Amino acid sequence: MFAYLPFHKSAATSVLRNSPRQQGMVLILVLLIVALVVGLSVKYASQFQLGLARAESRWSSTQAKSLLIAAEEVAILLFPLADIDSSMDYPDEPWNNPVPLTDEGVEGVAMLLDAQAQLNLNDLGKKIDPASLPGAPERYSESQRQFIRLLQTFQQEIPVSQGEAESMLEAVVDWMDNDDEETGSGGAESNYYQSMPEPYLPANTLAFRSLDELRLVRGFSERPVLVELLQPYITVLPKPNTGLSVNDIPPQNPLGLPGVNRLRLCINSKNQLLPLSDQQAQTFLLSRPETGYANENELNDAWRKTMGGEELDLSGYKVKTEFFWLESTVQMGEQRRQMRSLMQRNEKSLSVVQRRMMYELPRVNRGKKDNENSSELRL
Ligand SMILES: [Ca+2]
Ligand SMILES: [Ca+2]
Repeated sequence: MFAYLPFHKSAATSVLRNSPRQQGMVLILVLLIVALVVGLSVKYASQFQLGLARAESRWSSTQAKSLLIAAEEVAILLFPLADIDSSMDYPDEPWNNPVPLTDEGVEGVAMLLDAQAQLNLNDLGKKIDPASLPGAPERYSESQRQFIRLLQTFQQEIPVSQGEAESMLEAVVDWMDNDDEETGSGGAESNYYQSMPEPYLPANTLAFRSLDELRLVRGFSERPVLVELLQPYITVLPKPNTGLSVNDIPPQNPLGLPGVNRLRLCINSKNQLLPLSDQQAQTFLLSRPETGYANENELNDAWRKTMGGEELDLSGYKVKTEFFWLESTVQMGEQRRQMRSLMQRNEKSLSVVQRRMMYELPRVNRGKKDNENSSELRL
């Protein structure tokens, strides 16, 4: 480009001696060339900057990911020390504390959370006896009863009756089972889903793979707001019958909602399909030992004393958890990376069974800070 400039310059010099009209045209030509050169240099400079930014971003992204994966290693190394009592878990054990992460300008934090302090959708798949009638508590497993109770705890937001909740549970069972026979009057199989305006098939895989699947199930597809409300209280773990980790369910609701944690309202006698009232749940909470129940029998003893001799079905409750979420966040300048790893306990150690980079971690803060800041409950 620059090699042509002398030609234009000499041509311009010769025509400058000519008419003012020619001089004007030469001036426009020179201005056009200058504009073109400036434009190109800006383009090359911006391409160079973009290349640099991309390289820097790739580097920081790699560094951030390395730090997030290192957080898993730290959790695996520290867990045996932080698990004060390996026969039970409770929120005051040191594993339930945030751990800072630092590496050459990258800052972050990682925290283990009890994954069974939420209701596992894969606990809900027990087949329902076709001869049994709705309304009978013995028709369901304890986990299914907990879910039926949970669905009724949103009366202020989306009222769901006990009968509707049982129907919704039937649809969940059909979504999971691998036959094509509908359960009860609320069940739904391929006939139902194929008649939808945009037809699809039930999963029939015996296991939910994500919480989002619930949005497709009969009873839930019509209530998207309810599915949103359920999110902080439910989870999907890779095996059934994990049970609710009673000690680690915080007293307060996630996200600052008023009242007792809705999951605590789902702990009820085995002959009950209704949730507890806030008052009943508070009374039971006051009876718990400071470090939580040491075993399931101690939990049942406390229940009997508080609830006039009624029994819990212990198949749906645990005092020692098998699964933890490790939620890690790292920040480098404006950039943030987040990862959620599912860790499984084997004897005294942890191993990683799932790992996912997240745009945003679930909006559930079950940390101590939430508990300390709440002024709603007198516990
Ligand atoms: Ca423990
Ligand atoms: Ca079925």
